[in-house]
Amino acid sequence: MFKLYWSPGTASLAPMAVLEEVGAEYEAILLDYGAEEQKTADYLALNPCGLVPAMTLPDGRTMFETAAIVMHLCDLYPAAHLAPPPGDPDRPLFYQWMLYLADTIQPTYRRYYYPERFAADAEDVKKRGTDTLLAEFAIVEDGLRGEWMLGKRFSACDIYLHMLTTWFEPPEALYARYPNIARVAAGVEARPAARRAIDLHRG
Ligand SMILES: N[C@@H](CCC(=O)N[C@@H](CS)C(=O)NCC(=O)O)C(=O)O
Repeated sequence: MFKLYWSPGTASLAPMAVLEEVGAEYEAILLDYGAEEQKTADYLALNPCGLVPAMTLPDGRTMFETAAIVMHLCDLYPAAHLAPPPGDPDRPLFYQWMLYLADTIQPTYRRYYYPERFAADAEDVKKRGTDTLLAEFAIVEDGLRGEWMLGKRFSACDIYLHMLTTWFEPPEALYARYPNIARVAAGVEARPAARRAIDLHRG
């Protein structure tokens, strides 16, 4: 069985939504984020970055990095069709958006949520981080052509994008500005499996 280490409102949402979508059996292990349980020695042994999430695989090994967890689950459950298989013409687009979301937009949120870690003038860091987020989301907005990030086909990219939009405060401001992104996020919210994870994260 998988064990997902999670906290509400964190990057554990996407892996949890994927676990729900593929119908995997898993145990959700709640970390007390406010008490910084993700920085304890026990958790650091699982994820030396001290970040949420981490996931223990059925063979007992533990992995970290949200996008890696998501993509690994997509590979393990091809019948769930959350990623185009290797060789599929949509596979490059899947990689493109997964990496753009995880490597470009997600790190920018660190300036938004932890500005004091970047410079003494935290307010300025957060303001510039917000501007950057809006510019980065605009790339997604302009790149969306169909119902989902890959066009007609739903994928884990949509789950990832939805998660990132929920971190913007308030998400409605982002949705009002970017209707294509809003449509994808609403589509994810309407999926019963993903919704179970979303509801658990909202508490
Ligand atoms: N690159 C990591 C980032 C994970 C991450 O930043 N997690 C946040 C919660 S959303 C966290 O644990 N923050 C605690 C901290 O930065 O001290 C991943 O994708 O797993």
